[in-house]
Amino acid sequence: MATTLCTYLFLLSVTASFTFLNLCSCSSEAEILLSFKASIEDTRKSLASWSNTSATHYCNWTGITCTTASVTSINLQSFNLSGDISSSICDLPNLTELNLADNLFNQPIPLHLSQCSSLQVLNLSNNLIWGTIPSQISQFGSLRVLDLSRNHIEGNIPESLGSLKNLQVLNVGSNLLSGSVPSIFRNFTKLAVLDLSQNKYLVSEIPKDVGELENLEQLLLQSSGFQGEIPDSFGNLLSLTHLDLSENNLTGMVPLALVSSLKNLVSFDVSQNKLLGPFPNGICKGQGLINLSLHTNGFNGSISNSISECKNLERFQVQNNGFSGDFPDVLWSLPKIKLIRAENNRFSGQIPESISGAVQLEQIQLDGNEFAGKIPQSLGLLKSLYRFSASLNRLSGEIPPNFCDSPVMSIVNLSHNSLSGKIPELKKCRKLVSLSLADNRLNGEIPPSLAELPVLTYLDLSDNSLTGSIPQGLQNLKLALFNVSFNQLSGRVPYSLISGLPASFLEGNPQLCGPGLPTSCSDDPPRHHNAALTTLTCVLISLAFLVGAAIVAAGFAMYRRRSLKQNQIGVWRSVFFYPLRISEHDLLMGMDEKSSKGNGGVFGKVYVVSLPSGELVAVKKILNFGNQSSKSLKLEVKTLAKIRHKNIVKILGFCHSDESILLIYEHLHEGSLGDMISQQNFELQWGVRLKIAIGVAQGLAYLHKDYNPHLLHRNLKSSNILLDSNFEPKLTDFALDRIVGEASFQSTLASEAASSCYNAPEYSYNKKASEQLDVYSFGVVLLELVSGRKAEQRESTDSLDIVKWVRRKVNISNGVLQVLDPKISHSCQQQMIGALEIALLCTSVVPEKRPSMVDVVRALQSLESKFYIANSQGPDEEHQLPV
Ligand SMILES: *[C@@H]1O[C@H](CO)[C@@H](O)[C@H](O)[C@H]1NC(C)=O
Ligand SMILES: *[C@@H]1O[C@H](CO)[C@@H](O)[C@H](O)[C@H]1NC(C)=O
Ligand SMILES: *[C@@H]1O[C@H](CO)[C@@H](O)[C@H](O)[C@H]1NC(C)=O
Ligand SMILES: *[C@@H]1O[C@H](CO)[C@@H](O)[C@H](O)[C@H]1NC(C)=O
Ligand SMILES: *[C@@H]1O[C@H](CO)[C@@H](O)[C@H](O)[C@H]1NC(C)=O
Ligand SMILES: *[C@@H]1O[C@H](CO)[C@@H](O)[C@H](O)[C@H]1NC(C)=O
Ligand SMILES: *[C@@H]1O[C@H](CO)[C@@H](O)[C@H](O)[C@H]1NC(C)=O
Ligand SMILES: *[C@@H]1O[C@H](CO)[C@@H](O)[C@H](O)[C@H]1NC(C)=O
Ligand SMILES: *[C@@H]1O[C@H](CO)[C@@H](O)[C@H](O)[C@H]1NC(C)=O
Ligand SMILES: CC(=O)N[C@H]1CO[C@H](CO)[C@@H](O)[C@@H]1O
Repeated sequence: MATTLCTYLFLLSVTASFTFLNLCSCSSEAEILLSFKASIEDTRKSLASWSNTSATHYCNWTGITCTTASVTSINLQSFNLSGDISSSICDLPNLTELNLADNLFNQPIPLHLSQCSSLQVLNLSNNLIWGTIPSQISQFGSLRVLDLSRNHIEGNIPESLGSLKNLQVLNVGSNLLSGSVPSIFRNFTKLAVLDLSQNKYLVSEIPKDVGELENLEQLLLQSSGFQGEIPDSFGNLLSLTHLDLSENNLTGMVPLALVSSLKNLVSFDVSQNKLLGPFPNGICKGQGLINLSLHTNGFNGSISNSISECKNLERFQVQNNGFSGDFPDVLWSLPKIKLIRAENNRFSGQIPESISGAVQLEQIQLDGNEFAGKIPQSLGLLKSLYRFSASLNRLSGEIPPNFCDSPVMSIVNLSHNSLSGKIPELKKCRKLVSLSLADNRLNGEIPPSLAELPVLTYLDLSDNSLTGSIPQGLQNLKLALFNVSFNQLSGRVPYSLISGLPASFLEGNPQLCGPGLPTSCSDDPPRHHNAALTTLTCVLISLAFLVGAAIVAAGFAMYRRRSLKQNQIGVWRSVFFYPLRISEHDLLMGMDEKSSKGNGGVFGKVYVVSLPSGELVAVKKILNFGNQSSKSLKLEVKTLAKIRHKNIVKILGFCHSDESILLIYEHLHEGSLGDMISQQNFELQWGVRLKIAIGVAQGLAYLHKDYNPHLLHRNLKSSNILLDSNFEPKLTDFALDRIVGEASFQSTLASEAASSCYNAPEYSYNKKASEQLDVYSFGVVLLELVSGRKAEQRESTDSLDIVKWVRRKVNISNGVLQVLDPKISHSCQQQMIGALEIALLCTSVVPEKRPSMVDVVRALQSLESKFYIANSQGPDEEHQLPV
């Protein structure tokens, strides 16, 4: 058992190479591949199998695909390759596909590959290709797929590109192309995908002949400096499924003709342009211009509604333009529509009851338009709707009692309308996080049932005509914002609402009373009684919890002892990525109570084990849920172990049995950031804290964007940030979902950390992994660094988590300064406020408002570079902080 797999593999390969040595002297195709390899720099030795002494046939070399013993495809994606792309590869007579995407080739477009007579697919995406597109690009006449996206290609698009008439996919997105796009598309009769997006130096009209591409399915021109009008010819794009023209400078109206090309559309995005006028009336109605003109002649009969097209439309985004006129009614009832964004236009019209037909709707954003009429009853029937915001419109009438019946409804913003009547009792919105009804004409009392919504965090009822008292129950909610200013509320304000929130959120209600308010209440004593009762309840609950926890812990200890014994008998398999010179047996013997460290976190205990060399390693023991075969488990751990980044803890190896998985990490003596912040006398200079923040952000950005495959951390918190002796942070416990499997990962997290304040609010209703969840967790860590407070204040009775605590403070004048850790010198204040702003952005309730980790790194670094710039100006009290 003590024999490691490494030794075994070594022996195997030695025997193998002797046995098969002679098999590979055969083909010249192998020699061609070797000569191609000779000009490539392969620092990671990804092409180790490409060798004339190798036991493997060249058809089995990394990245090679053969058809009847002849190489037809080479896929060397993501191997960090650089050097020269040699034309010798064209000696392979049957090579049809060459994929060199996601490497570091640093050279002009390799025109000589046009000598590859059979080449049909060339993918050079995401390299360091530079220079212009030469007119000789026409030599690639036989290509079907040309992907040059995400490089540094500059200059104008040459006319000669138009002669690549066999192209089905042309992608030159995310480059530095400039100038005007010539009309070269007429001959691209087979083109299905055209991507010119993210070329911000283009200044061009959209060439009219793009509209002649009848087979075009995806037209992606976003963020590219296109101006002028959308050509009428777009009416001929009959196969279009994805149209993205967002973030350009397009003007004029959406052409009537476009209507006919929307039949197969899945996603329509013209947001963030300068488009205006009414939207074509016939959109999605299945009639062409003829019926439309009848319509405008006054024949507004039922014809126009008889056939509803756009059956596949899922996303409709027209926000931030100058559109006016009635919003197209049919859109409201499309069977597959998920997202409608139309905010910041001048659309009018009503939201019809037929919205009940849009059974898949998830998000509606209509803020800042001229929508009028009532909120339809049938909104409550949409079971997937999680966001409904229609602030700054002219909606009127009462709010229907079921308007928030969707089981996932999370954000409702109906502020600045003319809604009247009472606020309905909201009992079903168990996932409601944010409710804004500010600046309407609502009357009646604040419904006490609001206090029963478990995750309600933002409640804005200001500027209405609400009467009665503030329900006592609301103090049980952990509200970060509670604004009832300018109503006609009366009576005693619940104590915790006075103490925790800025007075301005209560002002304009002359009949409210309580300590600190202009009016004090006439009957005073009950407060003490209440407080005493609350304390007693707290004590009882805590006691019950402690007893419960003790029982669970005892049970777990027994279980563990038994399972450890079993494991010692069980079969272990191990893979070391590092010469550990230790057997599973020694490893297991080293893992006892004495070497276990802290509670180790949600997924399992951590032990510190000494190697024979005296070196220490950290071993994390995870329950093996048995979701993955031994082979795929090995692949997943290998994926994680290959990460090399100064801010990410190295995985040195792993062992697994049927019961458990032992992950072996490098050991850091200094402990975690969490340990440090928990200490009574936590003190760390600001410069060091900023360095830690930057390191953590870089580690995350690396996982999100640079590492291939892209990974998510999914369990970031200060106790998972280890520090080395120079306070360089290193992330640990990352991407454990890959190891235990998604289902087990979620159930483990759900059982132990559902209420963790590192989890973003949307996590309560949407368990889907996303970068934004990591960004939120990072924001929480940054708040810990800025404030010097632990995120979770378990022991305190005022158990507000740090995000809510900070948000409450920053709403008060001077509150920003109260958030900053008082132990840090005044001279760092400006920088700390800068970091606080970043943290608040990261912890924004709305996931889309959170920046990417790459942006965060940049922002933090620019703070750091300003470290020495003296700033004599005091902090601005009016400072706008993001919500
Ligand atoms: C293997 O390739 C190397 C260099 O590519 C060459 O020097 C050597 O002679 C080759 N050996 C055989 C057995 O072909
Ligand atoms: C490639 O490897 C597989 C399995 O390892 C083997 O069955 C196959 O014969 C090999 N192909 C060639 C051409 O050597
Ligand atoms: C890729 O290569 C670059 C530069 O050659 C190096 O800095 C980087 O660490 C390499 N990445 C990996 C994952 O090997
Ligand atoms: C490969 O190319 C050669 C020469 O062009 C041809 O004779 C042969 O049929 C091709 N093989 C395959 C599998 O296409
Ligand atoms: C080229 O490779 C990249 C990276 O893997 C991939 O995302 C892209 O889809 C490929 N392009 C085409 C046209 O298949
Ligand atoms: C289209 O092809 C024809 C004939 O091959 C050629 O004359 C013409 O210049 C091409 N048009 C464009 C825009 O490249
Ligand atoms: C739009 O045009 C204006 C000036 O005409 C320019 O400043 C701006 O950058 C353009 N916007 C985009 C997204 O290209
Ligand atoms: C046409 O619309 C007007 C106003 O919307 C309505 O009064 C009239 O009955 C409609 N005519 C027909 C034929 O439906
Ligand atoms: C609600 O909408 C108003 C106006 O658009 C906006 O100022 C406010 O921030 C929104 N509230 C929330 C919680 O999103
Ligand atoms: C949906 C619809 O009624 N379309 C009609 C549009 O006009 C043409 C020609 O007049 C009719 O054939 C269509 O049925």
